[in-house]
Amino acid sequence: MRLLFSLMLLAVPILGVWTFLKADEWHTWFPQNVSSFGGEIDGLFNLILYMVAFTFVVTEVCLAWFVFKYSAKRSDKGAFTHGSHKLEMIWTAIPAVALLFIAFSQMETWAKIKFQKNFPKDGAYSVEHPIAEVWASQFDWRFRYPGDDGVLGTVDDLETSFEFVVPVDTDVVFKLRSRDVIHSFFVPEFRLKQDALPGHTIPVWFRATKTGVYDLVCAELCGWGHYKMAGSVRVVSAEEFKTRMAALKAEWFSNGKEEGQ
Ligand SMILES: [Cu+2]
Repeated sequence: MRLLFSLMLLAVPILGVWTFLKADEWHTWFPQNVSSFGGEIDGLFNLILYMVAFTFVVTEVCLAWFVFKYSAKRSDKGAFTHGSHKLEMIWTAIPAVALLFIAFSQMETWAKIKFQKNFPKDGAYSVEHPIAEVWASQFDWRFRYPGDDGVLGTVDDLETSFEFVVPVDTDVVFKLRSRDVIHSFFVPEFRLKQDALPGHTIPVWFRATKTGVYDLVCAELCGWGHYKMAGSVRVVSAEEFKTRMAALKAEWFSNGKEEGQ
């Protein structure tokens, strides 16, 4: 019986590791990465995953072994302990070192993605000249493009909702704002998540490496209609971006009339 229980405990790490090994095949792993910095984020995720997996497997195997070993009937009296300072120091120090290691490992990537001084400056878009202002509100996404003058907040601004169109292979900088409560701009394929805070204008950047339509979801529970904040980011070629902006401009200033009317 004790062997059976130990084997059942041993099955936990085996099944656990197996589900991770099979994740790609079962499509339960991450979606494809289509951003320039996504690989680094995945690398950090994997680093933490391997550290946790190693600890998990070692502790589970120990647990199974101890259940087997110490559940045997014994006639001698159990030993009594008041604890061990040395042991406590060790099991405090090891996680502390592991956490510090993780903290230092992610610093460079974090700085590269989030620090404003490292934002793209040389391309078409920058913090001063963002591609758009992205507004989150209960319960929609709105994208305001600056129009021909390249300046936001002027009369030629263009606006769309739910679909954010951006050019491929371009450093895209946008400003994220909220009209009401906290929302979060999350595009899993870009490995990009940024909270939108009311009263704050937060610059965000990414570089999409593949054309396509990717889910944009709100990752902050923001009210009863949170589930409805499902938009998309459409990554298109530079030419198509121009065409779409021109079409949007025509539509925006058409006064509701069809062409030729
Ligand atoms: Cu939400």
